[in-house]
Amino acid sequence: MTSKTNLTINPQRLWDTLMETAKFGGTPKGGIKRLTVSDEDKRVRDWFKAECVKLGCTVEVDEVGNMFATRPGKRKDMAPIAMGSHLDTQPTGGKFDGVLGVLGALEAMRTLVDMGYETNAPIMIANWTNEEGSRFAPAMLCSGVYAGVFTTEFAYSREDRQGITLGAELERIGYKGKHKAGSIKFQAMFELHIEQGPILEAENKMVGVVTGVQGMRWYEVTVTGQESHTGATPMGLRKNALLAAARMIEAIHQVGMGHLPGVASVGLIENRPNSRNVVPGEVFFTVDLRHPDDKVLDKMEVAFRAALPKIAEDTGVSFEEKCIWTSPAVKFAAPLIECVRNGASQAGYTMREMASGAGHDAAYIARVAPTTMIFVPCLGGISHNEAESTTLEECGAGSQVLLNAVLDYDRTLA
Ligand code: HGY
Ligand code: MN
Ligand code: MN
Repeated sequence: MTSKTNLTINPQRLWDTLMETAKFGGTPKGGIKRLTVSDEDKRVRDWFKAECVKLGCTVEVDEVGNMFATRPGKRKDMAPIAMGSHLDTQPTGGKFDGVLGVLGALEAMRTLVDMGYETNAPIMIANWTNEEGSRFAPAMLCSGVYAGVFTTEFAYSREDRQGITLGAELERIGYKGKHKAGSIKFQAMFELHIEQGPILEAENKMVGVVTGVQGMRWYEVTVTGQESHTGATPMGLRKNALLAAARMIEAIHQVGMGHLPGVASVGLIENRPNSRNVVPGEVFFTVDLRHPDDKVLDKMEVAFRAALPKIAEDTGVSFEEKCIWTSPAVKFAAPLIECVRNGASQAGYTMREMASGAGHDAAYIARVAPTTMIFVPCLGGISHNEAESTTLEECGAGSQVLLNAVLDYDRTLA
């Protein structure tokens, strides 16, 4: 009899926990607005810490609010095996993006405790601060600090659109921990996540065996024209910043269309003074370029930057543009990918290999520890949307494969 364990997670308990914690920032449309280090984030963090302590875990917090809950294993001298993701959401986020990864890990931990199963290595759950990058850019900020990509001071200095800093908010909610970022070690990390795209559902596959994450770059553009009266300013004499921005946004869309399967998006725009009878004088907008191949991403960047000057000249405006974030394409660790394959086949689920279109903390953690991801489907591939949806069965499958993969890896440590 192989030593394969048949620890079975409790899908109903996981589902109930997902629904229970959705109240922290729950929206009338059934989504979650739980911006990083907001009061809602504090409430779910406090809840998560209490649940992990109930399981006999120690809970540590580092200087940028990353949380680490650890259950001891046989080998006190061994670094933990981590399961991690994020509890912060988009402003109109769903119940599962990031949350399934943390609560699916909690379900795995609860199952280990229920069954009194002692692993070789300690087992850890990580909750990474500010994965979304919606309130404070860039995304994956604090897993990035943990991995040495950003300094702690840089993270503290990040301002939201109201000028509030991450550092001040961590202080305010009591999650500016005493541990230096990167000092709480683990030997591997598995991240469970909804796919946030349509592939698994379209192919009727339950598990995504994720091989890596595509390259991503974020830019900020400020277009400066001239505020003037919409009634008294002839069309030919305007310096309309919003018209220029609109043409730039179309050009950016064409950069994406011209480099498929790459993507190019503008998601945040501020029009000033935003008055119905003033020709806009200034527009700020963000650009998000992504592609699986960094060399093609370079070409997308060149094409994007080549498009702006002509539009500015034609519309009589000036502009500033800067790249504020680059996350190169990432390949995950082959031995952990094999554990995920074993975990899915042990549970009898269909699977397919795939790269991630969305960014994840795993992309940065892969720089400092062997890392990989597990995807499960979401309805219509919709995410970053209050209508984000998945099923009890799919969430259960993800948590089961996560547990199986972690135990598969742990058995290699015996
Ligand atoms: O931007 C992303 O892909 C992630 O949702 N932060
Ligand atoms: Mn996510
Ligand atoms: Mn997200």
